[in-house]
Amino acid sequence: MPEKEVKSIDPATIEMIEKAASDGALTAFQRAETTRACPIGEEGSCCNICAMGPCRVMVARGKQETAEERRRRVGVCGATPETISARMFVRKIAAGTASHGDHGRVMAKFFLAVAKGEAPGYTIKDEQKLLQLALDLGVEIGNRSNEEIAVNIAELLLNEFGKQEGELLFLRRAPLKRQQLWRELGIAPRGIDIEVAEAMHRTHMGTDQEYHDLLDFGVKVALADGWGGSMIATEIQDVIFGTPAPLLSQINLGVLKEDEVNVIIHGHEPQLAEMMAVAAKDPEMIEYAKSKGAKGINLAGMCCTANEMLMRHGVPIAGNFLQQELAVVTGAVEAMVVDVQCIMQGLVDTANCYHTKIITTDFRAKIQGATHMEFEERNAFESAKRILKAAIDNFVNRGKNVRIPKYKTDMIAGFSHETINYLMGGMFRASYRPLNDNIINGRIRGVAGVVGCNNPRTPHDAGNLDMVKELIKNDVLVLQTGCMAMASGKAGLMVPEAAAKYAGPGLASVCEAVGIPPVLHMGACIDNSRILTAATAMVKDGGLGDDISDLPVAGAAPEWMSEKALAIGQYVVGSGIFTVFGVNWPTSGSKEVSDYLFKGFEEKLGAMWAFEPDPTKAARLMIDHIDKKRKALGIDKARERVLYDMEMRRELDKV
Ligand code: SF4
Ligand code: MSK
Repeated sequence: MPEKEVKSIDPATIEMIEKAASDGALTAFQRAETTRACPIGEEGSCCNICAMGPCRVMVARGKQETAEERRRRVGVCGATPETISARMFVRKIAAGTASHGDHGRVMAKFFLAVAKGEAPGYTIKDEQKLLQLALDLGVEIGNRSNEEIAVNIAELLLNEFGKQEGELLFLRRAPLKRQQLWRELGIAPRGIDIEVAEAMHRTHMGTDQEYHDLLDFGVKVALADGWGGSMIATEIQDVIFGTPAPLLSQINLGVLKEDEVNVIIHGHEPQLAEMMAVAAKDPEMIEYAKSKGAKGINLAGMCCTANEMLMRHGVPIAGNFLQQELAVVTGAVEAMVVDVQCIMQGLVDTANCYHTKIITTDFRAKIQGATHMEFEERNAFESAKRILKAAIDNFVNRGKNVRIPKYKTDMIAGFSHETINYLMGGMFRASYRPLNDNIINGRIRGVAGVVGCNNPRTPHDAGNLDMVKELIKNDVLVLQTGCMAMASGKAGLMVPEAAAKYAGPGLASVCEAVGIPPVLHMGACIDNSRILTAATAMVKDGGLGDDISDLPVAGAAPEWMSEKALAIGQYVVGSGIFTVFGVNWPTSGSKEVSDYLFKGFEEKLGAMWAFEPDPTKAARLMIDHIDKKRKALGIDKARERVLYDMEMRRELDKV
């Protein structure tokens, strides 16, 4: 009998996949079996951008092509496989950049409204970060109020989206050498929207048809995400909602409660979720829940909204991307409240098998069959209460078919750049210097960012776990965001005790001294900008070269699925960090394009992409890269400094 395919390594997920099957509910796990991936699209060999096509330019596997066959393997317009592959790749990056950019734009507008007092209920929570932002952006502080300063900052940041000339303001935060390189290559983004628009134009039928040029431009677009849209969103969210600091919470479907109204907030933009957290504690709401027979209101998060709420409020996480439908399958969720990105349309069909209400709240994201209750920022508390009330009203409809998996794990989150700075250097000498010192002395071999999604084409959470365990075992400190951070949280890697259990001796000793886990949760997908900030701080604190590409660091997304992940990968590479993706590779149909991304980029950008679906092998690639960088820095033979006592000195004299 063939071995049963492993769908997940998470017991709560496996339990709910089985319940879904017996309840007749559909989930992504089941659909991934019935809807097979299109092999031509998967390898990037299908161009569908004009009505002369779609044109498929794949070559049969294992076939030796003649020169003439190769000449004829083009689209109707004559586009070569390289052009098609690069074009489709860049379009995905543009879509990812647009998504993070739109998130950043909404936050900038929201910031302006908060600063002007037009968004009641929200205030500026992190004054220090506001003032730091003012200094970074050259906004006058003087005797002005926080609100006056915030208006200027918000206007400046909002202007970044429509800016037509010059350079994005946050590029100047990068190491000087990196900035210089971007300028020399002509890939320093001017504004955010203009780069996305130009990417769509360049990839339109009959425009840019030189694959190197397309892929270089893809870096420019992606940089507008990392150092633009995403960084703007992170900075503003910290100012308004507070910069995350370490706190303890719990993760997995076991955080749902049998006797309370369970409300899951899912998506990416935290304004509504923040107000839901306030509304859920409102005595009037709690009383209302009790009047319906519930003991209280239990708020839990899903996907990146979950990360935002976890990092700032300790709201527990119900699960990561592939668990969204499974939360509904428990039969215990009164409402799933969603905004934008990563929300499966299948949720509505799954919810039809139970009593769960799927409530869309954002003007840009409606779903057929869901209930739309638009969130109004200017009337936020009332909006949140209205949505919460709809969830509470649904409690009486909960059926008998309820099963909440018992699994939940403790995790510590909240490792913002500022927190790491403080933990490493202390209040008065906040700095990355101790981290750099521990890298130089070899206790920490290097740093890896392991980020991204889940994908039912690969066993859920397994890629993350194998990779992260291999990395920390080899003394590599791991920084995480997004759904991969949740996979580690569920597996117990985000508590300090994990260092002694899983980390190599060097890393474990540092974790023990500082009191941190070997795997640090840095936030949501947009917070990959925090990783850029952390890498820049490492360069600036000295001893590890003068550019990000000199650092012994690497990045990975072992279970990626979204276009945003590709945009993140491209800006991380464009910023100088070697990055490995798993699952599948979107340009694998073109050797030339893949070679340029995997090798050519290293010459140009000092960093390159790699593709390796085996997570342990991928971790080895990252470790090899880290070792290569250590060698180049001359710290590959670094040893601990030994303090000699008199006895040892006498021994030396005898030699
Ligand atoms: Fe085919 Fe060219 Fe149209 Fe693409 S642009 S679909 S390759 S004809
Ligand atoms: S939510 S983009 S599935 S990480 Fe940011 Fe998770 Fe990937 Fe969405």
